[in-house]
Parts: sequence; structure tokens; C-alpha cells
Amino acid sequence: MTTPDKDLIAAELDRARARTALLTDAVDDDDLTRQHSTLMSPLVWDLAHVGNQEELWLVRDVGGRQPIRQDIDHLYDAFKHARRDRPTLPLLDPAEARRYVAQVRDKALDVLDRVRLDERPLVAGGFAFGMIVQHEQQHDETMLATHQLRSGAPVLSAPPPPPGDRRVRGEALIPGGPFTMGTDTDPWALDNERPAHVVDVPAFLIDVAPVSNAAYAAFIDAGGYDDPRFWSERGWAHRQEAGLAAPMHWFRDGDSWMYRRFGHVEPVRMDEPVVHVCYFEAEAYARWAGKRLPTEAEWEKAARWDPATGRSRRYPWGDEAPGPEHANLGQRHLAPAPVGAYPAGASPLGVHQLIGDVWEWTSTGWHGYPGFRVFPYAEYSEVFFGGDYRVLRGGSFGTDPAACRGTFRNWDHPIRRQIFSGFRCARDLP
Ligand code: AVJ
Ligand code: FE
Repeated sequence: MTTPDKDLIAAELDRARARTALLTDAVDDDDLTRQHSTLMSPLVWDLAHVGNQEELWLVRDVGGRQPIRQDIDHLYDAFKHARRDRPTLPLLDPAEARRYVAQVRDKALDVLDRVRLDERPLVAGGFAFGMIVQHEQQHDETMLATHQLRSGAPVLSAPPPPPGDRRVRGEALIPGGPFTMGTDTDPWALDNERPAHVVDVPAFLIDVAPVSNAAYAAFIDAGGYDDPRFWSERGWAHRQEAGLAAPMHWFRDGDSWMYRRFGHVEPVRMDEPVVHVCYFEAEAYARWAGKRLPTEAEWEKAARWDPATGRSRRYPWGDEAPGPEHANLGQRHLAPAPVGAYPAGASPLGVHQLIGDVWEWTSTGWHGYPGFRVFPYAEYSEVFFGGDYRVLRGGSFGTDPAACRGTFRNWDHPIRRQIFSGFRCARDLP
């Protein structure tokens, strides 16, 4: 990726804000301030939090300007108040929050105009601005997940994704040997993606596509949820306690499976990747199928390693920025695309849909790479290292391209499934 210029940075800030506006203007004030699930913040919290982070980093730190609303910092500090408690805080109301984020943005753009992008490491390559773009886009994905949890009539719409291709099935063999994981050179890569380091990955097989609803329904029909042999001890305990019996948002209608998606009720599309499953469900499915989840390194090697040159690229298809032909990203569609829908996005070894559609659970815990250095703040990544998290890779239909690449790392608790999470399987060579 070449170093972004100021026009591109401003355009990326704009694009993120247009998405935030779409997600928050779609509902009324009552809906914005209400909590739709104790797992999520009220949408109006995400809105002002996005502005507050932008104020902290771009206006105060990069710009060296006076605070706009220091008095509200504590309300929007994610470490001070758990999501479930946020509705009880004296938050900015929707009109105040909109005014606040607009005011911050005006100042941030003024800072962008005046700043020299070669003066401090924080702004080299436009990093601080890129970090804020990615932060807003990540909260937009979180807000999209909140939309999926709200009840009531649909308020979002988008065209359906492109059709699938049944020929995309089976596994690809990824040869053993070293590859470069992570990056030193991507100007907007976050600290947890650095540094680049060589990992020797033994040969393995990986599914060419994420696990589909058809395959997952077969696991359910085979009694997968009722047989502890397929589940880890923790997974089984969680399955029992939470009463898991199908992916989140699925329900039975006679003999068929239905799901509720952004307010629409429809039959489950069997050729789509399964979404809204937790790590423990993914693990159980894999064991039932005689497979396992890929490690994070396996996933990244499958996504980035180019057998022709031995180099690691930015995406499965190369270094070119994702276009609509490559991957289902950016909320362009409000669903994962059917298996096989993106032949142009496949890797040289024939692995499809690694980027976009659904976040993919890996078996790896959340950790820093060898030589990790906090940049610029520990509360983004480092404080979660070693905690009860599993790494997810590849982004979903709700992930913006600005916050998605072959090196991008996400993480969550293994019981979480309100995120757009699915998986694919891998196995050792027989
Ligand atoms: C990387 C998605 C786990 O939402 O908790 C947003 C991203 N960090 N604001 C999260 C994030 C701070 C983070 N995840
Ligand atoms: Fe945040």
C-alpha cells in the first residue's frame, strides 16, 4: 500500500462518517438511546464515543488543540463503564451527539490540513488518521450488529449479494514451509499486526469455503448439539447453560429453518456461510466433521502466501484494494454471499472468501507477535493479550475495506455470537 495523501485521508474520514450517519439516522431518537441487548451499547453511545476518540487523538494529541468536551471523556471511556451500564449514564442526547461529532470533525479536518505527516511517528503515513478511520468503521460494524439485535420493522436495505457457485467445494492443500506473517510496512496496520515475522507452518488442508448453512444444518440434524463427544469441556458446559441448539437468530418453522435478519424473517439460505455461531459451536462442528479449526498462522498463510514468489501479499488475490468483484465487504449487502460468489477473490491455491462474508474463528488465543510494541496505546490490543479470547480473521459483510486486510486481527470471547462470526475447517495431512 502506498502512503495515503491528505485527500485520500479526508475521503476515508468522510466515508466512515457517511456510514455512521446511515446507521444512526435509520432509527428514531428513542431507538438510538435504548439498549437493544445488554451485550451492546445504545447506538448514541457508539456515536459520541467515535467523536470522543477522534477528539482525543486527532484534535488534542495530533493537533495540540484545546479540548472541546473534556467533561464527557469519562462517559465514553470504554474501560470506565461496561456496555450493560451505558444506558444509565448521563449521555449526550442524539442531537447533542450529532453536534459534537460534527464539531470534532471540523477541527480534525483543520488539523489534517495543517499537520506535517512526517513529523512524528504517530502521524507518519497518516497513521493516526487511519487509526481513527478504522476505529469509526469498527464501531459501525458494531452498530450494524446492534441493528441485527433490535426488534421491529426493517430499517436498512441493500441489494442481495451475487450468486454462488456449487463447484466451489472441498479442500485446498497448503504446502509446508515458512511464510511471513504480519507486516512492518503497511502504514495503517495496527500495532497487533506488527512486526512481520517468519512462521514455519507444516502442510495442511483447508476448506476452500466457509462452512455453509447446509453443512451446519446437517450437523444439527445429526444431533451435533446433543452429543458431548463433539464439544470441548468448556464448550459443552456453555452449550448446556446457554441452551444452544442452532445459530443465533435461527428458529424452526415446521420442518424448515428460518432466520430473522435485520428485521426480515426468511428461510435460511442453505448456500450461505453460517453466521452468528460462537467459537464453541465452530469447534464442535469441526470435530463432528472429522476436522479442526485452522490456527491463526494457517489462516494467514492460506490468505497471503503466494506460491509463485514465496512472498506474503495483502489479500488472497494480490495487493490490489478490494473491489466489489473480490469480496463481500462494507455493508454493500446485508448478508454473507453464497459460497463461490467471488471467484476473483480466491487465493492462488483456490481458497475462496477468506476476506469478507463472515469473520472466521481460529483456534489461536489473542496474543502479541514476537517483538510486539504498543502503538500508540495499550488499551486497544495489549491489555487483552492472554485473556479469554480467540482470534477471528478475514472480516465480514459488515467490515469496511479500511479495517480489513490479510494481516488484520480481530478477537472476542469464545461464547460470543452476536458478531458476524462463522468459520471454515482445516485438518492435518492424512
Ligand atoms: C477489535 C472489535 C475487538 O470493538 O472491542 C473499538 C475494536 N476497540 N474500540 C472492539 C475497538 C476500541 C474492538 N475489536
Ligand atoms: Fe472504541
